[in-house]
Amino acid sequence: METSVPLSSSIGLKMTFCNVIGCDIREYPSLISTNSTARSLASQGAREGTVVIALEQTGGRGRNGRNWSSPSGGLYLSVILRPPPDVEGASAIPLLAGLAVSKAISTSCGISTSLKWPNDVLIGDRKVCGILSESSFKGESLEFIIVGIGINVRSFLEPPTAGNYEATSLEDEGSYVELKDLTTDLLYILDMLYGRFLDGGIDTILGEWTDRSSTIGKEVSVETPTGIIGGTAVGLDGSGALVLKQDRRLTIVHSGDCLHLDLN
Ligand code: BT5
Repeated sequence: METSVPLSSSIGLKMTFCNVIGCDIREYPSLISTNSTARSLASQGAREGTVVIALEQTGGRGRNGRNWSSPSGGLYLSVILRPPPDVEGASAIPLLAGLAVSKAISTSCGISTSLKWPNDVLIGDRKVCGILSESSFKGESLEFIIVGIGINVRSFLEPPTAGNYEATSLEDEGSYVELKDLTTDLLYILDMLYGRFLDGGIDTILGEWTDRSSTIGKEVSVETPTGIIGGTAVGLDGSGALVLKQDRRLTIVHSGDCLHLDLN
């Protein structure tokens, strides 16, 4: 029987090539939350593309005040982005991050994943990755976005409390990928997709996102800040919002927790 590969206490990551993302990497053995550290670095002027990595988090955060279980053996990183004001679709950057994770897991581990709107990466119907995107504004204008990514790499000693979806890890799915290899692949792909987004807008991402999505085409129920909306997910609009069809009416949902009602 195969056993877990022990992780070194530092990844020692250095990108040999990058345009924006990964040119400055700050690695920490332990942080409360990589998003919180990235936010304070960004407020002090850290450059676009700076990446904050921790080998474990003691207060990893999910959306809406939820927690993200972050023992050592997972991949926890946050990227500082400062998209220019004239590029449309910055609100869809979490979708770009999900697409990058899906491609990186496929490249590094040969495992196929699906994307659940807005921010989850699933293997089958279990969650292997979550994404937390937080924006900071100066007046009306966007100052920076912190995109936080958590991927379950090694098996959990204590599985996290399941939300709507059970957790899984790459090891549970049969992959013993090295953290350093997965992180390198992820940062290369993120950098490439972000460059594509800066050049051609978010439309260059949304088609591929849709192709890998397990949400589109399904009956879903979305818990939004103003109530629960149900319908068939028929696609994304140009900002990455979910388009739902209810009878003959289309509704655009900008944010919320999405539940797939038919699991096929
Ligand atoms: C997310 O929230 O999925 C976003 C998670 C983002 C984590 C990264 S790690 C690096 C960066 N720094 C941070 O502090 N955060 C980001 P949400 O959709 O709200 O899902 C949270 C729910 O998933 C929890 O309420 C649990 O039910 C469940 N959960 C917690 N830890 C999990 C894990 N490791 N794997 C799968 N599910 C988990």
